[in-house]
Amino acid sequence: EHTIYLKDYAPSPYKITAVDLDFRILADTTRVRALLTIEPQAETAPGTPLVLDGDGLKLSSVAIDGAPLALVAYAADDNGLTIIEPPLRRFVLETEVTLKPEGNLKLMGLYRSSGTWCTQCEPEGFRRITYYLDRPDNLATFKVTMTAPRDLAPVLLANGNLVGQGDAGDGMHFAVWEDPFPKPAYLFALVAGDLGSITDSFTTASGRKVDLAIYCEHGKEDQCLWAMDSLKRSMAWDEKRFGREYDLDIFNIVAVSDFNFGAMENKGLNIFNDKLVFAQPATATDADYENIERVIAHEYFHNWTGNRITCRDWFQLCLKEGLTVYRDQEFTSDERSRAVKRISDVVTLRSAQFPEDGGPLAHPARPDQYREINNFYTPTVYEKGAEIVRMLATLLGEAGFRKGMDLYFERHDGEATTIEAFLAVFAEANGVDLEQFKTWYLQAGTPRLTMSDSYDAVSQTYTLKLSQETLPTPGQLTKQALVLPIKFGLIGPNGSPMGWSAVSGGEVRDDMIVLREASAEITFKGIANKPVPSLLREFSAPVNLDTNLTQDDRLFLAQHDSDPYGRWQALQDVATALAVDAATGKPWSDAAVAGLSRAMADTLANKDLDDAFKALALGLPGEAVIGRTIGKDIDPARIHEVRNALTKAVFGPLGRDLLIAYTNLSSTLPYQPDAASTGRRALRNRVLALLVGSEAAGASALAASQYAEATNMTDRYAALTILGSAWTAEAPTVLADFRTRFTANPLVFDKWLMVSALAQDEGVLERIKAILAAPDFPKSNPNRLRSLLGSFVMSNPAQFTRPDGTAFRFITDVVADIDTRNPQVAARVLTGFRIWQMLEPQRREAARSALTALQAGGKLSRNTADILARMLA
Ligand code: DPP
Ligand code: ZN
Repeated sequence: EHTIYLKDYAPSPYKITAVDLDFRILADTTRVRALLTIEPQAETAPGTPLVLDGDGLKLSSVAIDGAPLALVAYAADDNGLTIIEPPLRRFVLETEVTLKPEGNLKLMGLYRSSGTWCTQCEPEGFRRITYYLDRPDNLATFKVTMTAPRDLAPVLLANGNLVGQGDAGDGMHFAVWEDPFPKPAYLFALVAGDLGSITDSFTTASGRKVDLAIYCEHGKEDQCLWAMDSLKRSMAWDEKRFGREYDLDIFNIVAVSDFNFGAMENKGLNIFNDKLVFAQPATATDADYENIERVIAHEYFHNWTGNRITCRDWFQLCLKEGLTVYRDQEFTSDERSRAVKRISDVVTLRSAQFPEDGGPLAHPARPDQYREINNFYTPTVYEKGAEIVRMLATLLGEAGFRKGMDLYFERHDGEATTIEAFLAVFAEANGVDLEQFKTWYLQAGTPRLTMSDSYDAVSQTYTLKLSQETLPTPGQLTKQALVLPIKFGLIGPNGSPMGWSAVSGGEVRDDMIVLREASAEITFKGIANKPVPSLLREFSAPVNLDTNLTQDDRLFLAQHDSDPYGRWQALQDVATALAVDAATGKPWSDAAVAGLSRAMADTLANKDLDDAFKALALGLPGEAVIGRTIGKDIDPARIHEVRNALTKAVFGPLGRDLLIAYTNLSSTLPYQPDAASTGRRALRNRVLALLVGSEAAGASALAASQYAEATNMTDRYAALTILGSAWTAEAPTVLADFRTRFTANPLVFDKWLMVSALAQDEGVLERIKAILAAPDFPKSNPNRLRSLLGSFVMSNPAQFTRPDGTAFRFITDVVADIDTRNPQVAARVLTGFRIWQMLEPQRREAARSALTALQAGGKLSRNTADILARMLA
């Protein structure tokens, strides 16, 4: 397969400066006429061919400046159109192609979702609409004329401003849209359909009124109100926090039901997976509300970080994604609880990105090669990308970071740029050198940070020995030392912070150690008693931390750390150590179990902690975290048993406290999605899960009655998940009820699919097979497939990795089938195998044999073949 390398980047010899598109949309075909204004670059030699990208287009005519081209003057095939000897001056290329959106199941380019015509062009979908320089460094202005049957498509939308509309005869009508901001083709969008909408407006800081609208299937308008509210808050926040105003007079969002991604930031016309728009208390959970708020914000923030300033090439994807995730994380932190958001993001990073970074699919946040760019919309590019920006902000401080961002917007507005340019503005604005910092973008793998400490009472000195190491990853055998910002504090025996009179041996700024070397020994003077160190406060660097702290030290931190993340992490560390011992055949220490149990009871009773924090603190580390801590030869079924046993041992003794808390946390108030009410429900549902998990008497009946009596989806779905994943006696009835109660709602059907896939009993695989084999299962819809299969491979490790390999083979068979329709979804499901080399030998062999058989079967898409090849390399 053809590999594309960053080092081969070269500007195109031609540029397209203006695009005039004419879409004639009919029920079964769409005709696209494109007028592209093209210029050679100053240095382009005469006779240099113009090579335009195309993917599966049916060409009917091609002309230059109005004159049809002779057959010998161009060559068209399935991958594009070459004009052999274009004029060496500005000219207009005119092409006409015919598309069949109905049969476009890849959902890239122009396709139909429940009757609505819509587009997805990032990263390389525009070439499925017309021949083009489909690369992000070609910026052009777009004018779009759309003509469509009025009955099928009363709504006609594209990027920018509506500049004309009217009747076109024969039941057809038209609309003309113009986007004044030059943009790359991946931000192009068009929607035509019979849609309802809600409208609102936002007045920017400088007093411009922006018309806002969210379009959706008729009858679902009232489910868009939360998304609209989130949009307005996002617009206000970006002005306040980053000084960024919206720039067009219109901002439209459209919700569609078939969508490969979560959402897409097309200029002025965001297109969303409907699950990230629709919310009402009866059908959406608190997590859904928060996700909608986050993704609405994310796509909106792209208007500056992504659209106004875009990427030079796709290797720079994290330039817009890492930065925009950082921005949406900050938004959520400001709107809700910063500490809770940080902990949740750490959980996500560890469960999604760390396994990628430690397995066969590891790649740098800025990769230097790819075969299929769609496979790089990964947790590494997004979540690790955001961590890198966060470290930059930590190192530079809030004001220094803002200075850099201001300079970035000032200097690069209207450009397609690089990570180097991004780092350069921060270096310049702050007078610092970021050369070593850049390694974070270039180097794959999660560093291991090791700390051991010692105290000398005679000289009253305290020493921290720190060292970092990053293991080899595919294609990167040697690793450099990284810049690690390590926020920290020393805590004295009475639980209060300790200062020092002098420090030597490393770079220490107030509450932060900056480790730049492979190792350092930092000595603090004037320390009257042995402190307990709290390291990596706020998880200030995305590393695995190993320390010589005892379980007692960790329990001490869980009680006294002033950093909420630190307290949460300390509890996680105690529990992880216990689980790892038990899973690797060492009996756990009863004293430590009792200590953890008491710490959990204290946390639950603590009046100074908020509910959302408690809900997180009372959660034991996930099976994947325990597995990764063990690191090799893991047996996920054993880990599953151990984690259940630990839940019983720790929370069994707290049954009474939990039951009282459960009752006290009940509320009869109507549902509100705000942070406080969300926290309350989260804690109550955590408590319920612990009661069921520790097999407290009557607990599953309590969950069943919560299910039956719930007045909102959060409580109903929590009870369903608790019963369904434990597969208690009540589970089949409750799942059947859920299925019939919400038959008409596909997004709730997804929840049923997820719970069905998470069941921990042996029967789960057969049930999944039956669900998928049902004749009416929507096998082309990404949300349905991901809910059932994505949840199974990512979140049910014990059953997915059955030692007999039946689940592995089931998944590879299904991937081969999905791949014939939607390669992106197929490749994504296949990434569930990324942990296979960490498994114990029997499971590992079973996984290898399933993967090898899939490869031997041949005929895979480039997406799936690429994942498979890397997985087996
Ligand atoms: N660019 C999109 C996003 O992350 C992904 N298609 O927002
Ligand atoms: Zn994004």
